[in-house]
Amino acid sequence: MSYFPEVSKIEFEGPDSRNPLAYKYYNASETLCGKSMEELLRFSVCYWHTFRGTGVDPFGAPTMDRPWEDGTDSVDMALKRVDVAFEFIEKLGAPFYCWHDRDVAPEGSSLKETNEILDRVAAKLKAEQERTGIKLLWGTANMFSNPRFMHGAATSCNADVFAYGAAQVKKAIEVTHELGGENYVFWGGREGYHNLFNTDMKRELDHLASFMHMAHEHAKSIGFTGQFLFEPKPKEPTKHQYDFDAAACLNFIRSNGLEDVVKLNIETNHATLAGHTMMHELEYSSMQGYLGSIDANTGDLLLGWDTDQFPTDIYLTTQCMLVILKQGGLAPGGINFDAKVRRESFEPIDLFYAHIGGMDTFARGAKIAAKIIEEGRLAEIVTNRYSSWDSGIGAKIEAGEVNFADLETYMLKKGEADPSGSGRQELIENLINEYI
Ligand code: XLS
Ligand code: NI
Ligand code: NI
Repeated sequence: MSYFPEVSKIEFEGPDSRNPLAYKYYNASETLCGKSMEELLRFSVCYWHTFRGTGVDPFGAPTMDRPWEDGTDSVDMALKRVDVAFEFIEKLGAPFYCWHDRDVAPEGSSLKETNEILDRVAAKLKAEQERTGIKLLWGTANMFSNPRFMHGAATSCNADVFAYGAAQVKKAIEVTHELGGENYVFWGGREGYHNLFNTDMKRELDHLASFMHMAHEHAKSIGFTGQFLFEPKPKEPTKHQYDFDAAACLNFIRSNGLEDVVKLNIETNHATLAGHTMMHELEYSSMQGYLGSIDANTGDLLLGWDTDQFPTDIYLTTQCMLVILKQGGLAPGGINFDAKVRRESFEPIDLFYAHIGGMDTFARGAKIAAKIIEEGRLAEIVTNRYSSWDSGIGAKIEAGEVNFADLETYMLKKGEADPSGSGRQELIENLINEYI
């Protein structure tokens, strides 16, 4: 039984190909910066948008044509969907996939039954992983869809809801471990507030910290050594999400003793919702050793919400890859397409076009960034720009050898500071364009 009979394995055909079902730039075995593209880019397909997305939006009903769906959220349907997913990922040739517990398996009538259903589906996921060699990049728990989480999960005002969330994350980590997951993600779905008048923010954040420590303890106790990742997002669904951006997450991590426990999973559309560029969020996390993985997508500048579109902008992926290459890749993280086809692109084949486009755009960005790094022209401009720190007073300041009084003496003698030279912003922008 094939669910995508009109598609065979997507192959690399090179930039001259006009076949929409072929890669023009993503060539899994081609070497870039000492790694094969497959090892460097570590592409992942997300289960939620790709296999559970319906095209529903706040104004309209589902639009997606998915002939294999029977309209139910039954266990049988969940098991059948595993076949669909693995046929798709295998034909695409992506090495990884990701899920929320509730994407892959429906809830039962009690937590016990829900866990049993998840185990049944997980057994099939494991068999398919073994059959195809496709690996789990990360697992996570959906603690935002069910109404019980209306006030949050780890930051809920209700202790029973906190306990339910803990039990759910315990199970999700165990299943991630069972499936060889390389990371475990915490996106704080409803961890935030709509109204500060009814919110004890201090108490909620303290609860979140204990939740994280308990999660870490449990992971250790079962031998799960995968990387924990926070996924920053500033708003949506709450007005203010606690994991606002990389800086807010790092402040939380450091003020709660989680430095060796959690890194960050940075998502493009979340960066822009926070008023940052993706490059800023990547650079900020990476310079401190906290860039763990990315959720690759893009927003629409004219729409103010998380549209999670597939990345097709070469300039954007070049910026991403400049940072990723500088830190030597993302492993054990990867590039996960947390992206959905738009609701007018409702045919199954659109899922292929979307992923092929995203993978090619990143592969192209990677090649461009590798060339920029290799030729070193940009790096030279930056090195020269900071050269006053390499010797003389600059080197002394960096070495901690001078104090304010020394600097006053130095400047009194010198009389004036010359801030030369030009920032060369236009020249640099032209230079980047030369490579694109
Ligand atoms: C939602 C988030 C979500 C996480 C996983 O905006 O991006 O999809 O990646 O819970
Ligand atoms: Ni995401
Ligand atoms: Ni998102």
